[in-house]
Amino acid sequence: MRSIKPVQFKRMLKAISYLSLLGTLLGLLPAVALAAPPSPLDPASPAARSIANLHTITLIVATLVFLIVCGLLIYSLVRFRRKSANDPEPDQSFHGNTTLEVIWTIIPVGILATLLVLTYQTLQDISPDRPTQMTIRAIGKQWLWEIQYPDHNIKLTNQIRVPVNTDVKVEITSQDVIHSFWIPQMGGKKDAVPGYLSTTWFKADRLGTFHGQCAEYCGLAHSKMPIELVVLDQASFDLWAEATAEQQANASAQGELLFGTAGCAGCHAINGQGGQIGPELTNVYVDKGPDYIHESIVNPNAVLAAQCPTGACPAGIMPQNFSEILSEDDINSIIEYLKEVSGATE
Ligand code: HEC
Ligand SMILES: [Cu+2]
Repeated sequence: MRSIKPVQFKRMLKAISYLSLLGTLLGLLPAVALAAPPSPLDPASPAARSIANLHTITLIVATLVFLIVCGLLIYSLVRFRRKSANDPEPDQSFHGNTTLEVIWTIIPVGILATLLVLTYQTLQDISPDRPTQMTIRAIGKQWLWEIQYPDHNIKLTNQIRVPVNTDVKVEITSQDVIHSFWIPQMGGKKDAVPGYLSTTWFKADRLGTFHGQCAEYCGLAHSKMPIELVVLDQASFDLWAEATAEQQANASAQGELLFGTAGCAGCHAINGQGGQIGPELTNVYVDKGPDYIHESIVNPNAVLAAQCPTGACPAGIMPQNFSEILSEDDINSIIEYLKEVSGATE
């Protein structure tokens, strides 16, 4: 073996310390990024708390191992270095040391076994197989989350409202591609897979607003799939749920009526039934969203649809004066109706 000169050794030591500094900084980076809300390290539900605890314990253990191993490495490099070229080659004739080998086998096995048990416990904690007090359904669509309340007859878009301290079961699925439901402060991610119902649960333990996001890249407008979770006290939730259910039932019925009386049905089909002059509108809510529909009604030539039943869409056929005939409430109820029919196709 070529002997290492002290200068080279110093350079090596310098390189090692810079590298470990860089490593530490890189390791800290996610922690800094996560410090801003919504952080999984600021849990507000038992499952999220269990995940955060497992993360913290693992991080502490991993940091201790890292420090001990690096400490031993650096100590050995310094303590047993060849101090001058005249030093004899170090004795390389040692063989196994049973005590040492047993120790460095038992310790890692013990650490891994402990982490295994803790991980298993966390898996139990986040498992949805448990009694729940309320069920909601989250359906991923390109590009929105439709939130349904089967027990309350409410539908929301990109928004969830729940009472505090209530076990909520979330049934998750998708209408098109794979999405992922994630509210970091409530629990882990759960994929929304077409044709498959996955479940998760949460129990928000404080009032407030929490943010989530589709966590699976699902196409161009992936970023337009945020989730806003508002946690209310039980009384406020009940009031809101009753009012919203009533309002949605009314609005949608009112919208259906207007769709006929204002003449929309003469030109547009819903579920294959109706006029064939303008494009079928069954899925327009899901495909293009409420703002687009609004604009199509008040200012039809500003946003021309591409494909009509008889070919390319002609401009100027759809009446230009709906903004004078229909009130803002009328238009919103039509949008509500189109929202409902789009949901009915899934
Ligand atoms: C005389 C026929 C006619 C009537 C009545 C009519 N539309 Fe249209 N509509 C069209 C045509 C043609 C288009 C395609 C050209 C365009 O985008 O303006 C269209 C486009 C649309 C679009 C955009 C569709 C897409 O896929 O991009 C929406 C939404 C829409 N109409 C809603 C309505 C509503 C709501 C009413 C009733 C308040 C209504 N229309 C009444 C003919 C009509
Ligand atoms: Cu998505």
